[in-house]
Amino acid sequence: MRIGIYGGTFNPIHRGHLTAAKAAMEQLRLDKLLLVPASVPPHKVLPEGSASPDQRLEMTVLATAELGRKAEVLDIELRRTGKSYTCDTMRELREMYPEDELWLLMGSDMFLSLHTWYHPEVILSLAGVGAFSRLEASEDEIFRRQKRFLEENYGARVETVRNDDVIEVSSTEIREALARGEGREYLPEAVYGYILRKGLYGARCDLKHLTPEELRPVALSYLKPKRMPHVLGTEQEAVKLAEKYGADVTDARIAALLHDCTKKLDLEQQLALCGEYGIPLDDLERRALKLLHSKTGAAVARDVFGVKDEIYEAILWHTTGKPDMTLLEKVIYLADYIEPTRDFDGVEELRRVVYEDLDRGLLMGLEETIRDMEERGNPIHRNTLEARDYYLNLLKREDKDMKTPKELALMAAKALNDKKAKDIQVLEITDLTTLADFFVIATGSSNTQINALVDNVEKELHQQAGEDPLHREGYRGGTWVLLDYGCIAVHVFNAENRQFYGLEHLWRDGKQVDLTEVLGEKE
Ligand code: DGI
Ligand code: FE
Ligand code: FE
Repeated sequence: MRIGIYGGTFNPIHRGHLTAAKAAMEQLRLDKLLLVPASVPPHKVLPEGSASPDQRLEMTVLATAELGRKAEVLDIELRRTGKSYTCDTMRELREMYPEDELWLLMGSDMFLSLHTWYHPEVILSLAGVGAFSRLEASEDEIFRRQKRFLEENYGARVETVRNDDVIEVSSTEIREALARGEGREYLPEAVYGYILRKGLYGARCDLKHLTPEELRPVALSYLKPKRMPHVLGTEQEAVKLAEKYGADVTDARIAALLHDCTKKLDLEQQLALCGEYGIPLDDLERRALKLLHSKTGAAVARDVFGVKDEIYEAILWHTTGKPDMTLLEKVIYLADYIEPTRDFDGVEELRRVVYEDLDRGLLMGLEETIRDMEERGNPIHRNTLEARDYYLNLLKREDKDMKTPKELALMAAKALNDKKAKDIQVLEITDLTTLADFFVIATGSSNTQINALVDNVEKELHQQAGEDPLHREGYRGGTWVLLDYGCIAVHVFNAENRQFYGLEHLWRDGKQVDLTEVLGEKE
């Protein structure tokens, strides 16, 4: 492996560092880049409001979000007590990576004075040097001379890293800009957000009244770098869903940006936060780390960012869901589920359904979670199950409402046919009367069969459509039974009465519905 080592005070790490790091990764074809925040010597006076070593470390970690998975942060220099020498760092790295090719990266000033460092021969025997160059002619000459000098005297390997996109700004200038309320453009988003949130370098902001644009960097600063694309994706998806279904877009953005803000905390830290905020927990929650971050996340969103109740609730329910969710709660639950970086099996189908029917998408998501939990042998939270049951019932009811009178009439005809009724007819009478839209007429051979026929219609319409007759009337001791469903009326006669009442004749202006599809061809 080719490993680059990039040290610096990183107070704070900024875009200039990142462009240099990217240039080195590319030109030296590095497989890994180690960012090593340096300890600041005790004699160096730091400006007011400067970052602590831990804060510089954390900012450096946040910055790796923009460098990809190859970048890592090492705290070996910060952990070391006493004076920190590069040669010690290189020895330590050589022990960590005995088989790999090490490349120490440095700016031109450092490179030109390298021979004056403590034990340059140790450094140069352990690693090659990647020296950043701005390609200025005058500098080039000095560069070449130093390169030759190091090669001849130390057997050094030196590579020049052309840094064409160099950003001419120093950490000092950035700190000054921050104190004036500027400087965002020089910093990785999450680093800028971290500085604001901690009030470093004299930067200030009112966390309780941020627009989504202002909130974004601050929200990112709560996350592990690998989670940042997910949260940005959730924001994007939440906006799309809010627009499609008419939720408040700003609320959706804010809820999405903050929904996983406590996700990186471990169980102990989650439980401590729950204690702090007085969040009651059930047995399962006390054990299941993943069920806690939505509770603590909602609490932090309200406490630190002053979000309104609707947003608080949307974050609170984003992991399990619950019965009867608000529009914003559904938008966040589903945006989290289907945002562009998600790629589980079936995500495409879920996306399609979500944009077709929000509740159906919600049910699908809940069922997917339950299936997934069962596969992994994880206990399923009560809220997840209750939510699933609620939406399953809701949609069943909706499905029933969606049955048209014609579908009900055909369903009745089929139920009659299944029990061997004779001469089944369906008449459309929508335009003729307000009594009903359809008459379903059939003949039974005996009172017993007539009763069995209507019983079956009742049973099937109840089961398949959840429809029950408004009333049932039996005339003349069961020789004519009427089931009245409002929009359809089912009449079952014996042969004699059928002819006597001649409904078909009475309603001869009605339209005969073709039944071949439901009943099949007559034998
Ligand atoms: O935070 P994210 O990963 O973006 O997404 P999320 O908040 O929906 O969390 C998903 C995780 O939560 C996933 O690993 C499954 C877990 N989870 C969701 N519902 C339940 C659950 N875990 C248990 N034990 N029981 C649940 O009902
Ligand atoms: Fe989450
Ligand atoms: Fe999430």
